[in-house]
Formats: sequence, structure tokens, C-alpha cells
Amino acid sequence: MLIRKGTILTLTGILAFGLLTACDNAKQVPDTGGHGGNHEQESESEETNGHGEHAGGHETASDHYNAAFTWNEPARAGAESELTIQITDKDGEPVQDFDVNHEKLLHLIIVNRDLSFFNHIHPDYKENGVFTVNTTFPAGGEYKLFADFIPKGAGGATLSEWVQIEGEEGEPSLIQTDASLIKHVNGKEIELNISNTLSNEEVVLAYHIQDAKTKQGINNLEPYLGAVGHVVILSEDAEQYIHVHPLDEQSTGPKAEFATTFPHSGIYKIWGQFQHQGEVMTVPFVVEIK
Ligand SMILES: [Cu+2]
Repeated sequence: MLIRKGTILTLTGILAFGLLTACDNAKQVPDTGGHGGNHEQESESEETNGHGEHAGGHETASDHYNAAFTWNEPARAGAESELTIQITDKDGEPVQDFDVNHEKLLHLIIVNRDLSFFNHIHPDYKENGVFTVNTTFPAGGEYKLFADFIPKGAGGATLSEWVQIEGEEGEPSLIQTDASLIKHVNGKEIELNISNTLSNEEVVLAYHIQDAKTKQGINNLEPYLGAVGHVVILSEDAEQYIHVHPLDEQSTGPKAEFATTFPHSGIYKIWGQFQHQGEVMTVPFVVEIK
């Protein structure tokens, strides 16, 4: 199983690289073409000129849909606000049917400008392509929202938008590469082993999760959204979004492995999410890719 998926991902990587070379637009992440049956990796290029409007030639599922993000009232830091997400197709018609993707119809990722804030939530589906969720922002400033979903029968789409949240802004922090890839979260010690740090190459992210005190490996991780873990990766400027699922979704730890390809060199922040004893831990690492 593990080997078979690895092979698919390698082929996908080669395909992606081929497209990238052919495209003449280094900023673009090609659609990996693997979305239909195999959701190990969804990666999208997000240009700043609109929802999923790519400047370059080739199309991804994201090019065929729009997401409108609106608030019931102006969103203010510290107060719960209701966000509505309306998904429409290119003709402006509401998308009616979505495929369940890791137990949910839509995954919403929210980050702030310096990527110090990360939130992964699941809006409720109403009808006619409308999702709603109540959420709270810790401070004012710019946040980017990523709606990650699969219109029925289509490839995975990720549509994003920067939004301005009213209220006092926090001090921006620098996004700095982690000198050590070991972190402590919720009483666990999590180590990330990265197979290589080259762009346009398959990279395996291997997490090892152990008890911070006893150093015993945790071998009873619980499925989180149907898999041993989820990884979301953003480039420093939040333009490149990559959502990766584990090579072996059934694993229960202490190891959880993910394979991905970074589209270009630069600084990336990687959030791994795992569940143990009912608690979800979110583990961030910042790496530099050559
Ligand atoms: Cu999700």
C-alpha cells in the first residue's frame, strides 16, 4: 500500500515537473492531475488578482469555481463573527453537490499575514453552495481564508481570499526557519524528519510523536478527519497552498509520513495535525526549501 502510493506520488511529481517546465511561468503550480481518485496532495497556486484566477495558461479545478466570503456584520477581532462562503461555478450558478473529502464537505484554513495564526475549521453546509461557520480572530489585520473542497465529480479546488479584520493589530513577527525540527505540544515531543529540502523533488515528511516526559512513542493516535494526520503547507507569502494526506492513513503512530513536492525554493510553514485522547495537536515547523 505504502509503496504503491509512493509510486503514484513519484509519477505525479514527474508529471508536475514536466508541466511546470512546459508552462514558462515559474509562479504557477500545475494541477497534479491526481485529484480524482487520490487526494494525497492538493496544491494550488493562488494569484492575487482574484479568486482562483490564474495568470498562466493551464487550468485547474480551482479555475472553474468561485468562492465569495462574506460576513453577517463587519468582522472584529475578539468577537465571534459568522462567515458565509458561497461556492459558484463559472456561470455564477451555485454548486449543489460536493464530494466528502476526509469526512467533510469543505475545509477552511485561516492564517494571518505572518503565519503565526493558523486555524482549520469545518463550515456547515446549508444548501445551494452555501456554507457558514462562526469563528473568532485573535487580533485585527489581514487574514487569508482558504476554502478546500471537491465539487462532485470534479478535482479538488482551493479558493482563497485575503480579508481585513477590524481591531487592534498584533506585532508582526518574522517567519524564521526552525533550527531544530523538534517541538513540544500538548505534552508530546514531535520530531519532523524531512527527506530532502529541494523544490520540484518528492519530499517525505516523517513525523515521530512521543511522550515528552517518558520518551515513549505514542502508538495509539486516533484518526483525525479519517487519517492519522493532516498536513497543510503554505509558502511564506501564503500564495502556495498544499494540503497533504498521509502515505498510510491507517497508521496509529508513533510515525506519520507524508509525501509532497514544494513548487519552488523559499521559506514554507508546515502545520501537522494529529489527535490523541480526543485532543487535536497542531504542530508548526518552518523550513527552507532550496
Ligand atoms: Cu479540514
